[in-house]
Amino acid sequence: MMETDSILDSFNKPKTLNEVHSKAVQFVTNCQKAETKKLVLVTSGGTSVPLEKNRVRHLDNFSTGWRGSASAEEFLKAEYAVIFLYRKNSFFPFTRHLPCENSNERLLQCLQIDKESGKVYLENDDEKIKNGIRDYQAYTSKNLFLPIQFVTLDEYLHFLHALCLAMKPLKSKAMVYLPAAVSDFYVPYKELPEHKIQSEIAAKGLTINLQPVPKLIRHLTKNWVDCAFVISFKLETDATILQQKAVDSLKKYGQHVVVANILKTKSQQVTVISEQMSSVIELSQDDIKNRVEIESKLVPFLTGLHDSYLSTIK
Ligand code: 9Z3
Repeated sequence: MMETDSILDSFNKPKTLNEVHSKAVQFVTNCQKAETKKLVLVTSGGTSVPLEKNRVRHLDNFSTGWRGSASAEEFLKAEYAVIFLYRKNSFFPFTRHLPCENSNERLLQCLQIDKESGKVYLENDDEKIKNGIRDYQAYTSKNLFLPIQFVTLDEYLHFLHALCLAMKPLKSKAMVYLPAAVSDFYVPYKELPEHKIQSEIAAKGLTINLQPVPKLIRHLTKNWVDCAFVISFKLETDATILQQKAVDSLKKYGQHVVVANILKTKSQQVTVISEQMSSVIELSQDDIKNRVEIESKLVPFLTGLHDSYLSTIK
């Protein structure tokens, strides 16, 4: 049984919490045995905040999971082992170029039936798809990739805590990379109605009393996985407040780096901010033409910062 943190008491404990924790402990132990040099926990996708215990209605945070899944692939290329905590049905590493990730209709257009054998095959010769399948098989067989799914905010927070605890023995070799879009508001589990809210009861309109989600990043950096290199993300839609919000977050919560981005330009430009520097990473017109992904520039930059951090600790 894993230890719990009272800060999570108002969030419903998922039934599979101990199972997720044990899987992660096993994964970390195997990485240590195999002398894997570094390990990163990547979070990805948006959280869902239920409005009823039997969830019919919920509040969702925007995130497709592209940043997280593209980054996970880049970390694997950089020889990190990866724990991937992701929202069910969001983009997934290795399959994000498959037609089924975007639409069932596109998938049907790509599937063919072989006349002789009757077997179904994907008529698509895209190198990215082939490489994705090859990479998935290679990384999972080498025990370098562990995916864990969440849907609700409660699951996300409890799993994040459990995974951080499992990574603690790796000390500064561990990185926590947090692009998942996490709700700032929720209804504590005890206050949720059991069943679907009835329209007759809320005939004059529905007022929902949302509570602020406690800022858990401070607990993460100070207690859950205290020596790890921690990178959080700041998302805004108003460019005039982004830099200040990111700097404030860095001062308040003790993470090493904040990656700041604006919703409309998130795939072309991000700013990496630490106590020592602020650096813009962006795609050129040529990069865009050549379909270069910003994560292929961002992740190497961050692994470089992690290396510098490691060299100051040794
Ligand atoms: C981000 O800013 C991510 O870059 C995106 C990625 C969600 C924009 P996609 O998944 O998008 O590629 O579609 N994440 C924001 C993380 C977050 O919620 N941060 C909190 C905040 O901004 C603070 S820790 O207030």
